[in-house]
Amino acid sequence: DIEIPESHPRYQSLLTRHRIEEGVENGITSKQGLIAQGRGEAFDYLLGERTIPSADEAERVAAAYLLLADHPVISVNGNVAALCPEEMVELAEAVGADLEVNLFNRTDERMEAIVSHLREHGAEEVKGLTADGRIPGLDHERAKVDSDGIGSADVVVVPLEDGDRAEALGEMGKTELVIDLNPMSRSAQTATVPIVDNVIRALPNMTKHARDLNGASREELEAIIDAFDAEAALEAAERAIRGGDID
Ligand code: PTJ
Repeated sequence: DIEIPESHPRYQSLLTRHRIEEGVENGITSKQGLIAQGRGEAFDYLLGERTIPSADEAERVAAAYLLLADHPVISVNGNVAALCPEEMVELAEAVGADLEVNLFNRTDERMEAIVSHLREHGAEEVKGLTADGRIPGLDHERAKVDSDGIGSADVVVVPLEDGDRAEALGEMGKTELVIDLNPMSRSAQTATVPIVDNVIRALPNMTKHARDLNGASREELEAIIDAFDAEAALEAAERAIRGGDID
């Protein structure tokens, strides 16, 4: 293990890198996950490595969608599993969602490593291994889902998703809550709710909002959703990245 002094100006970022490296060593994260992480870091650096106000609002809206959902599912890939397993389990518990492992570079070994990893971090049931459903319009491996999981979900949380699958899930009529640091990515652009924030900050903040909104009525939750403008949220994030006013 490496020791990073907490006083280091890039403490959080170094810790995150270390988790992704460990993820690769433990067969959880793909090598491409390292590249994805680097890309995400660049956007996070430009955002000031913080949750901008428009992202905080999107996280609250996402919490409202999850609380109203009939069958919410949180999709887990190799990056998220390495970065924030507990945070995912906590969000799933707070909103009554299923966790489903769904990989871009799917192999049986990685599927199983991720399922065990989530169980070690408190998950009871983890979906994804049955793979008896398909997302139409995608090549075989990426299309595999559980029919009683993502296959029949009405609301899906998709962190760090690839654009094609995000689009295909949208075409299935699912509400997509996408966490992606790049507001110009196709996943963010096709999302019902684009959350332009680091997944390590976004998930706990969604859980906090879900707990705050727990007693809210259906009307109150719907009002939060109706007031949200996805286009405006993407524009606010792009302005923040370009160094415009953020607050
Ligand atoms: O584990 P697998 O096989 O499912 O593969 C997962 C990756 C992430 C490798 C795969 O989905 C992929 O290649 O993704 P992309 O196309 O590189 O897209 C990743 C997106 O997530 C990019 O837009 C990054 O900016 C963004 N991103 C990276 N790290 C984070 C992030 N967004 C939020 N939080 C992060 N920590």
